[in-house]
Amino acid sequence: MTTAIIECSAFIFVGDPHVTTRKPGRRKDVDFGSTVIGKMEQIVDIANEHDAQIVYLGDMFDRCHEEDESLKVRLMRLWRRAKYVPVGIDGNHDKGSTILSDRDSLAVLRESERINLTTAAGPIGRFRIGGVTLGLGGSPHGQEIPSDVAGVFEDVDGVIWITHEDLAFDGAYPGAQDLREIKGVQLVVNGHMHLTKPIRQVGETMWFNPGNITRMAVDAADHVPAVWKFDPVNGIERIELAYVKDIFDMTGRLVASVSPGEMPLAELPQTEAESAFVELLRAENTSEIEKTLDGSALLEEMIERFESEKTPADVRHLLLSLHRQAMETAA
Ligand SMILES: [Mn+2]
Repeated sequence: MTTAIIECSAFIFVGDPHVTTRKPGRRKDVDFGSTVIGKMEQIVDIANEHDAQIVYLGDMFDRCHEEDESLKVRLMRLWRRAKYVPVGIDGNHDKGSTILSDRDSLAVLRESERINLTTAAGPIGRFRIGGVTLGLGGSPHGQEIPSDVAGVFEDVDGVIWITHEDLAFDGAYPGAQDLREIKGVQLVVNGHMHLTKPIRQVGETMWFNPGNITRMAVDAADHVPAVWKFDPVNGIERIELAYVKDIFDMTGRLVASVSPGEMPLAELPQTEAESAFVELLRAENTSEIEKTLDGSALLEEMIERFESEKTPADVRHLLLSLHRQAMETAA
């Protein structure tokens, strides 16, 4: 690509903001939308302070259609203060189909030109940082991660690629892509997986999953919301955001993780049939299952009961799809 080179001092990578007014289950925020926007404001300040380019790793929004216009206005307003127009890719939560469309809220932000969004896999821009010229490219969620970037950038000393996928940082598991060498790419930075993963080096490619800035599920209770600065001289450095440590209401029973990439439902053990269905519906009506706006407490309870009652896989899938439908209707 031949577009102008942006001269700055660093990149600031930002994992999955999940902007929404709808508070994730068990969080205690009074105004969740303002919590997330507050983090976004901090990030602009941090980036400006370091003369850095902000790079969003996808899932700007929690839902592809965010009804609260004020959140969009506040994002556009705060990006006006950014020294460099932020760049990024879209994630699975940002779009109602495989490619970002005009029906999706993120398209509103893209058209504002306060953010430079890449919605098809390819180059994002060239940056002059620390005496070297770096190409930055990306693959939005669901699009191919290249195996070679020869010819994608002209006159660069190195290439960084951003992605938004389930990747096998913890070893292979169903649905996760293997980490592999990408010829010509020295660093991949991945969104989507909300917990920080150890860096992996595969051939010339270093894979990094920073984790997100907004703890969405109880398994992220100990995750430290942070952005990650990178420049070729100092490497990768964590910059912690100000946040409320004790944000989850841990009342009642807790079950295993629900962050993306942490517990694929397909891996739940399959056992013989049992009538968990009727019992679950009864429990929902009569028990102490906490009512959360996004149904996540019920989902936790469902998954726990699937385990303890050895619910067969087909029943689990039916119940999970009913739950999803109910939440979409309620949204
Ligand atoms: Mn996400």
